[in-house]
Amino acid sequence: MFPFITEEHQMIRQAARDFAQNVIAPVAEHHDATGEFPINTVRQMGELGFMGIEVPEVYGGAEMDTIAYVLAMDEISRADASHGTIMSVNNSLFCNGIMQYGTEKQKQQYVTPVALGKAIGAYSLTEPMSGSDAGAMKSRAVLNDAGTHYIINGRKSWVTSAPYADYIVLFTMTQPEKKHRGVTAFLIHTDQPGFIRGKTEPKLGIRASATSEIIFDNYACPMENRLGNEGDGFKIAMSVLDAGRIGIASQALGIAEAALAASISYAQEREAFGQKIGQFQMIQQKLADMKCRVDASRLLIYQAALAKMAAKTTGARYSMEASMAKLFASETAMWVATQAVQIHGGMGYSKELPIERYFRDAKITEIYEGTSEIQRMVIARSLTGLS
Ligand code: COS
Repeated sequence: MFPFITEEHQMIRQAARDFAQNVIAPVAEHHDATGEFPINTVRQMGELGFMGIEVPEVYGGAEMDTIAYVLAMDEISRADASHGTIMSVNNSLFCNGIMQYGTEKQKQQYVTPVALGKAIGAYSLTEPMSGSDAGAMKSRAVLNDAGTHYIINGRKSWVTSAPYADYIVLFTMTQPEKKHRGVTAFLIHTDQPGFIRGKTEPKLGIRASATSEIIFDNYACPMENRLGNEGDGFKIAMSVLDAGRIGIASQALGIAEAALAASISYAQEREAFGQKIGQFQMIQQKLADMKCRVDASRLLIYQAALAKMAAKTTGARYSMEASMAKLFASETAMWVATQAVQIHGGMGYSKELPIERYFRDAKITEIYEGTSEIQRMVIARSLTGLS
């Protein structure tokens, strides 16, 4: 149907679907209920190439493109959004950032184990007092007198995968007086002195994706672990988030697709007033609108993925396309999941079915990697050129 979806893309989609439905779906409820990090399935996803889809083979990846990535993300998230979160951070925020801005040594040392699923990567931008206003961070990195290490102090929050991460791409201030132009990126080893894991967040949804605070207490980061130049951190963070937002849009699409599929089945089976509920026009309207929004989300995701692929040669930014996909797909996921609960009635509210999980998981897609309000800001700024 879409000329840009090749046989190779269909193969990775099928492989992701098989793995998601046969291996992830059966354990999704357990991980949601317990909040247990799904380390076994995450490692298997790495072995199958899902943790570094766009990473070249030489660095342990599957060496495919962004269309392959969004297809696989969608399939994995349809079975379980928590796995989708872990996959998205490893691919878009960790590997992608280092592939774009890292040295050859950094790519070999950090991308390879994460792309292979042997190590977990994380991305840390947010702080207790700076979320949407990412440039307002308070954590600091100061170069030591010998010029060999940056000494990092401060507290970061809402770091996805932090409780299990081996390495973290950290954004912190090196020159606070320069505001966003004083932010620098570093590659952090979580087993080094001065790195402390803070409290794990008890979350409404994506409960198997572990999220925590991290604290730096005189952490000594060697100069060679700086990612990019001093002061480039904000632009690195933002451009990496553009890629991340395409991943989250695909995750949202997977959740919405799962909620829609369950709703169709229920409408075909459940009877009320002597007929299938799918024969009532009020249910038909819901299903029709759900389908339109799901398919429209998918098209915006394809548009963003193609824009990202084109950017490889043109160098153009694809921020607007990524934000449009993230905004529309996440609001669709929340809306579709809400309709799914309504269609299922009491059963939609019960933990016996995964519908309430879709509802809880959908909400975060409107918040993380930039709230819907931030996405609208990015889109409007791109349209007008005004900040
Ligand atoms: N790619 C590359 N550069 C970018 C960029 C992008 N996507 N977005 C902004 N920049 C650059 C700008 O070009 C500007 O460069 P100069 O310093 O040369 O002028 C610089 O970054 C600052 O941009 P801007 O003035 O737009 O920054 P603001 O402080 O106004 O912030 C928003 C812009 C709000 C869009 C940004 O802070 C944002 O996305 N916030 C949300 C953060 C987020 O998603 N947090 C969740 C973290 S993951 S859970």
